[in-house]
Amino acid sequence: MVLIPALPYEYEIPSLDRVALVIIDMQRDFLESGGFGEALGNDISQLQKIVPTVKQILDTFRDRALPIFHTLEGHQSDLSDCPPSKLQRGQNQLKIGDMGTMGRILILGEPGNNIIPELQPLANEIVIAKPGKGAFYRTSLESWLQEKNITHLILTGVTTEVCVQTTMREANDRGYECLLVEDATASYFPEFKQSTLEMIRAQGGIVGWTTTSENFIQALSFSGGYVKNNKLDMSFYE
Ligand code: TIU
Repeated sequence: MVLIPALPYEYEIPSLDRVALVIIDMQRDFLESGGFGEALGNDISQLQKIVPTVKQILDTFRDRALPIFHTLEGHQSDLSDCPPSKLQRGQNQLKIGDMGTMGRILILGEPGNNIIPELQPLANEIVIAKPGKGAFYRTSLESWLQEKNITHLILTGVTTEVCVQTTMREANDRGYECLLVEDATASYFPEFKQSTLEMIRAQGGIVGWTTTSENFIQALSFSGGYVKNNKLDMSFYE
């Protein structure tokens, strides 16, 4: 069992074989100039700040050979999976499917739709393409989690109040115990991020828990030997 200091109270992972990392939409479309985020008029620098922290959490899961899911928001090139309401939304701005400086905006396979180079998935990590804001809507995520017997999800990524919160609420309704890593998630609007963290953990953890990357990484490193360079490192106990 691993106990992680968190809000509104300690988050308990019964056994590490029950936990998976979900990294939401750390894509060039949201973090780099010329993508969907900037096309919507947003300040992308807010999102770029969390990249090293997300990498640290990713490395923690990689070191322990725990399951890792990356999600990718994007649509088919013929836009058949994009409702007209989303295609038309907005005024005087680039829309889903329009040509941007990194290819067509929010279209799967376009350069801008890729995960940023710093967080590129490894071959054994699962990448879930999703047409919606939530990672459970019209995706294989739930069947993957069931197959791997996962009950506890550690969430990171962007943006806190849109795709991360939607996914966390979808997961919560399906019975998953969710922990959001505060400094590994970001919004274009810092005040929206703050409100989201507060609403998630309000009412006794109505949607789940939040913690810091330091709390999370420390709790895991104290929970037993960890796999380092593919060998079990027990030096902590020596
Ligand atoms: N616009 C915005 O804040 N977010 C999205 O459109 N997608 C995600 O959050 N990934």
